[in-house]
Amino acid sequence: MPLSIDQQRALVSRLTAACGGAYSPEQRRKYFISGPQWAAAYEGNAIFHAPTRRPVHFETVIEKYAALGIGHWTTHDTDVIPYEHLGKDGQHEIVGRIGESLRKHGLACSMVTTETFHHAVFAGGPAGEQLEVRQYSQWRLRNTVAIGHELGASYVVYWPGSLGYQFQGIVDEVQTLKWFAEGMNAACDADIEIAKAKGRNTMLHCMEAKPFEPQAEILLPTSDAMLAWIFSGQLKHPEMVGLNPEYLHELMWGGAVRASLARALMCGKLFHFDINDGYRLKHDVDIAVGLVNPLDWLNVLVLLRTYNYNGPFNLDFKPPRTTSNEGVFDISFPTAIDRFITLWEMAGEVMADPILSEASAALRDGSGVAPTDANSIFEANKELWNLHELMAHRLFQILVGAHKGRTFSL
Ligand code: GCO
Ligand code: MN
Ligand code: MN
Repeated sequence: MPLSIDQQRALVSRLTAACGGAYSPEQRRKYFISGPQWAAAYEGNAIFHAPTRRPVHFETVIEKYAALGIGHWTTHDTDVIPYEHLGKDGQHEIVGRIGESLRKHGLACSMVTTETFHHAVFAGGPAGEQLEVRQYSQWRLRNTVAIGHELGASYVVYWPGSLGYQFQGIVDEVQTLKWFAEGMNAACDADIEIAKAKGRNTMLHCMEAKPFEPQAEILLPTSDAMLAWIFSGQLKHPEMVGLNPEYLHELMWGGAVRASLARALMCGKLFHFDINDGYRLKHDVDIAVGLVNPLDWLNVLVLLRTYNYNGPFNLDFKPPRTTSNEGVFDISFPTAIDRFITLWEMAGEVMADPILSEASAALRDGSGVAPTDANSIFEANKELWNLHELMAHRLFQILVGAHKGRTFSL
């Protein structure tokens, strides 16, 4: 039976309610989850795609996030401030209105980020050959830091997707990376100055890598490349600079996200985390968390809980083009948060599971044989290593609820 628009909405609401399992806004607010302005306002447009949704104003985004139980809001400077107002009275007025709206709805701004990729001025990248381009980029970074302080943010994110090139041999990579470091130095200096004047703490400056897009070749394509840059000696304040890995961006180059996160944790540089999902070695589809790789996501959260990661989980996904304006807030955001919380709780079950705990302890204890020759060590441990496969099965059981007696047999 064909359905009118009103009947379609009624069907979607009825089926959403039938899904059940939704957490309350109060439960959701307990997590350090942030909602980006650009994710909620994404209209569905891309290089081959016309928009499918209407524009959404920041006041609506903040109001809807508050109702859903998303306690933090994040933004690019130009998501909310038109270019012609940047650094002028118009900016001051808009930032004032954002502050009012956040206060009215009980939200905090946790992170600000500078758009250094969309405007034509960044055609040659934010750290290009022209001094005036680099000076303009530095001014934009400093301006974003000032906006962050005004809104009470603690994190600043940098996604240098346009730091790269289309043609080989034109750009001096070493020089460009040094120029890019000058930009970060300008941002950190501005932060120190403003923080002092306002009596606030300085912010955490977080680098976000993506291996491809929009430049053909990217100078800092992975979180590991960024770690090397942070520790390169070019930064005046390396202690203020860390990472904002994005789950999908690490998968895009074929990496194991858990291993990327582990390297960041080991260096004390996991400051912020963009959560989403997608496919290996494909473009940046920004699917919502847990819809593609739920088992891997479960394991990621076990890792983060084990090492007490306490930074933000930023919902950096793009509601799909097949979702309507209403669906963005009725379906995309609540279901993404709820999958995250479910996976978080399941990670707790993994950590408390008696079978997994006993198996990992036994693996660590080993057989006790003397470490003299390879053959005898292998012979003494070979039954123990069966536990690897058994533990993988146990994780699957926890994911599908089989550990609680759920079966599919008749
Ligand atoms: C992407 C990026 C962006 C950045 C944002 C912050 O998927 O292209 O993740 O969404 O997170 O630009 O600077
Ligand atoms: Mn991101
Ligand atoms: Mn992405």
